[in-house]
Parts: sequence; structure tokens; C-alpha cells
Amino acid sequence: MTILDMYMSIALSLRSLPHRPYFRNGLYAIVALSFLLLLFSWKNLGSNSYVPFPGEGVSDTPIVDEPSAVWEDRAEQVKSAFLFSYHAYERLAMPHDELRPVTGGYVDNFNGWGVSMIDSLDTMLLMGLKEEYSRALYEVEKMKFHLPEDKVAPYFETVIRYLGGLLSAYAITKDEILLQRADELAEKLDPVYKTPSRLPLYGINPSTGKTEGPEIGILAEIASMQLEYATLAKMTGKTKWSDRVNNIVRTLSQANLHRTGGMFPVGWNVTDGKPADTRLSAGAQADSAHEYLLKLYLLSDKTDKANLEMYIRMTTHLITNLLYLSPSRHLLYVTDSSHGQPTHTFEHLSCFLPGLLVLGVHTLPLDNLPSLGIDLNDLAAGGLFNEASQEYRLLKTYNLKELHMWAAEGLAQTCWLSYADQPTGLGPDEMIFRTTSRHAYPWMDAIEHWRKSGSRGAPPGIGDKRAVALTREQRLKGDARTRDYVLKKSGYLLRPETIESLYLMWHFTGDVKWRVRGWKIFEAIERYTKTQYGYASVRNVEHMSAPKLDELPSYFFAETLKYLYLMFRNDDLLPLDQWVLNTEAHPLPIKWTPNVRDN
Ligand code: DMJ
Repeated sequence: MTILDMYMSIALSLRSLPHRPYFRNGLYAIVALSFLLLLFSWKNLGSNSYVPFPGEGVSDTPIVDEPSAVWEDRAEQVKSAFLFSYHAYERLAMPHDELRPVTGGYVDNFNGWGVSMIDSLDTMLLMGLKEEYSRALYEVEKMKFHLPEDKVAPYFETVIRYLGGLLSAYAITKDEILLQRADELAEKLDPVYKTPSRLPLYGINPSTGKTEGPEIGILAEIASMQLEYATLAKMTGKTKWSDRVNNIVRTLSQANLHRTGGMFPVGWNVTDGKPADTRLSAGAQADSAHEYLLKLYLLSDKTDKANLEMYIRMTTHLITNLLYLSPSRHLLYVTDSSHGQPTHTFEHLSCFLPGLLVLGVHTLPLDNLPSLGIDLNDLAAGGLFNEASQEYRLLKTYNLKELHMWAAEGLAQTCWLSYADQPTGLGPDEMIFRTTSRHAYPWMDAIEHWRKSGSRGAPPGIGDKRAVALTREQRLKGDARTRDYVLKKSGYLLRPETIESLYLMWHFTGDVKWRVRGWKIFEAIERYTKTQYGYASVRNVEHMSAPKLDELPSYFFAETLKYLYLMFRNDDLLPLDQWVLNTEAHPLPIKWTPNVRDN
């Protein structure tokens, strides 16, 4: 029965009351008034009121911390998971790229140079796996970076996985062969920079030097190699590599972003170096470019203000335009936009964002930007994107450190719930949040309303919430109302982003709930993704039988298991004031004494 039906039947039953007009009309008036009040509050939900959801403030699971010996043991279990699958890779696939974890075969999907092995080097080193490392090093010595004539190496993937992997292993061990191979690889890839803008092309055949790629490049692929090249420049002393970085940073910082409020769009013209569309994304096709803004500032030992300013601009637009609350559960999510309209898609890939935000909160004086000579108003000025100045004026009225932290917490919570809601405990690759024109609920509107009405309780979208399991029937009906979302891509691809953010939340806040949730995800990985030969992506996180894909992506070794291991260790294996992790979780050193060589 709908609320309208209910009111109709109350009205009808009033008609049958004994004939006493004053009494009956009085009741009519009360019923009509309550109906109007209900209508008014329902209409307002979509604009600026905030009605807490019954499950808010209630944790999905009791959070029980364990003695440090238990965490030590959990870290060891992650190491065993690494060894189990890496040994299968060594036995059945090395030096090919990836193991097929269901059939025991292999696949060469990233140039065929052994991407799993290179992506794994620093994980082995952090885990103290010397024998596996020396076997891999033996293979590194033989690497030639050759490709048949008809093949193309994807530049971005090759940099983040191979170059990043070689450089971080070199930073840890100083084994010269690693730097030598990294430098050779960068030389072979270098023709991608022969564009008028000096933004890289999509790909290259390193044997022939033939490049390939459309005129409109993708943000993540044209602007996520600066960390690796800045490190290569430091390590080799070659200015050629820092030139590559400087050109990209200059192009990005001079771009006219007035159509996108200071945030980088997805499409970039690699001929003129200008933004080529207005699509915005925090996830696919964009994620690491946003990530590298903050990380470049940190890698420069906090000297590179240009990247910091771009980071502040990016987060300002993202917070004021791309963060939304779901209508019933008030889950905070980040979405992408096309032609200025949010799509309300929420991607697993975007779950790196809470981790990035908490990293910023703990490394930047966000509550005192003027101490770095940065004024929010000035960032919007200069004619580049004056339309955005309203957003800057609004955020200036907040303590930015606090606001970024709320966003980090709320997003991390939603990323976690996207796992906890599922029967397998694994998170889907993409969800679409329920919304109607009334219920598209920008987070900053809710925060403003909450603040204006006295800042009572937790800020909207923040704090623990109950997980919501669907019945089989609800699932089959694809009903979004119970959870506020439906699954768009239902697979779990062994991705790291949520675990990465849980690790960073735990690392910086010390709140054990993030660590406990990390453990729950590891348990789900063990239960539902393990195969005879390793771990496999699963097709559908809603099916307890978790049908498998025959895929074990190399980032599972580089990122997923590394973040879990770091999270469960009791010591600080990787101090984040000394290391910056590239987008494939390869740690790069902030301080380095270069060996100067001739170019
Ligand atoms: C990784 O290869 C990198 O993190 C990349 O930036 C995007 N995501 C994948 C894993 O999901």
C-alpha cells in the first residue's frame, strides 16, 4: 500500500463516521495537514534537508581489535597467499606476463616481458623473499624489451608496471642491472614524446620505434608517468628525463580549464596540448593523473608548488561537483560527469580517492594554505576559470583539512560497504546509484545544510553504516531501493583500490576498524577467488558460487597483496614520509643522492 493509498482509505473511513460535522471536519483538517507536511518533507529530501537513515552510526560488524601476534600472523597469511600464487606463476608462466589461474596456462597481455615478475619485485623485497627475488633478477638480466613488428607496447601501462617496478626494486636493493634496464626501457619508449605538445602518444613498438595513438589522448595515459621519470632523472642524473616531466607539468598547469572548473577533463589533444572535451572522471581514464598531482608534490620533498596548486584545484571542483549522497542510506560517492551532468556511476577504480585524500590531509597544511603562499581565491582567478570562483569562496569558509577528511572517511566507508553488502564480501567493479531528479543530492549541499542547522551529529555521509544484504528475489528484480544502487559491472577483478584506501585510513588515523575491514576482505579473497594455481578474478560478487575468470592480473601481486601485507604488519615497513607509491604501488624514494652521468 502506498502512502497515498493509506491517506485515501483514512479519508474514506472518515466519511463513515457518525454525523457530527465539527468533529469530522476537524479530523479531515488534521489528516490533510499531516499529508501536506509529509509531502513537504519528502520533497525537501532532494534539495537540502537531511534525514538520518536508521542504520547510520551503526557499524556493519563489531570491531574487535586483536593482539599484535594475531596481526603478525595475518601478515604471514598474506605472504603465504603471495608465495602460493607467485610460485605457480614461476612454474607455469614465467617469463610470460600473467598466469591463467584456472587452467594453469599463461597470457602475454603486457608486451610479454614478464609483467607479473617485474610488478612483484618490490613486494618480494618487502616480504623478505630473497630467493624469489634472485630468480627474478636472473630474468631481468636477460630482458631485451623486444616486440614483433605488428605489436604495440601501451606506454602508460608499460611505465607504471615495468618502469615503476624496476625503479622501486632498484631503490630498495641498488642492484645496478635494474636501473640499467629502467634506463634502456625509457630510451626505447622515448619516441612517444615526438608530439608537438610533448604529451606522450598511446603506444610504441620499441623494436622499430614506430609510434601509435589517436590525436585525442586519455588523461590517465598522458599524465601518469611523471613520478617514474622524476625518479629516473634523480637516479641517472639525466636531465632528459626531468625534461619529460617538466613539459607535461607545464602543459597541464597552463591549460585553460574554464569549462571544467579547474579539473582536468578526460580527453587531451596531443598535438596542441589542450583539453579536448569536458568529460570528468575520478576513476577510469583519469584516476592516476589526479593521484600524481599530490604525489609529485610529495616526491619533490614538498617544493613543487605547481602540482600542489593543481591538486587543490582538482579536489575543490571534485568536492563541490562530483560528490553525492545516495537517497536513503546517505552513502557518499564520487561520480563522473559528461556535459556537466553527473552519471551517478561509482567505480571500484575511484576507491583510491579516499586514500589519496587522507594522504593529503596528513601531509599538507590544508587548514593553513597561506603558510605555503596559496590563497584559494587566487587559484580561481587569472581568467582561467572564473566561473569556479563561487566554489572557492564556499570552500574558503571551511577548514579544508576537516572537509577533506570527512570526504575521505565517507568515501572509504562506501567503498567498504560495496564489499560488505555482497554475499561474497567482495566488491563489484561498477555500481550505479539510484537517483531521481529530486534525489540527486550533492554532498556539499547537505554539508551546508547540516552546518547551517547547527552541525549536530556527524556530518552527512560520514560514520559507520549497516551493510544491507539483498534477498535473492530482490537481487533478481534488480531493485535499487533497498541498497540505493544496482551493480553495473558485477565482477571483482582482484583490484586493489579499496584495500589501498583502507590501508591508508588505518595508517594515518590508527582507527582499527579500517584494518579489521581489510582483514575481512582478505578472508573473502581467500574464500572466493582461490584456485588450484592462485587467485582468479570472479564474474559476479553476488553469487556465492563466485564463477571465476581465468585471469590473475599482475597488479594483484604489486598492489592488492602489498597493501594487505603493509596493513597487517605491526611495524612501519614503508614510512610514507620517505616513500611515495606510484599508481601501481611501487615505492619511490623522496630523497636520493644521484650518480651524475653524461646524457
Ligand atoms: C592498476 O594497474 C593501477 O592502479 C592503475 O592506475 C589503475 N588500476 C589498476 C588496478 O585496478
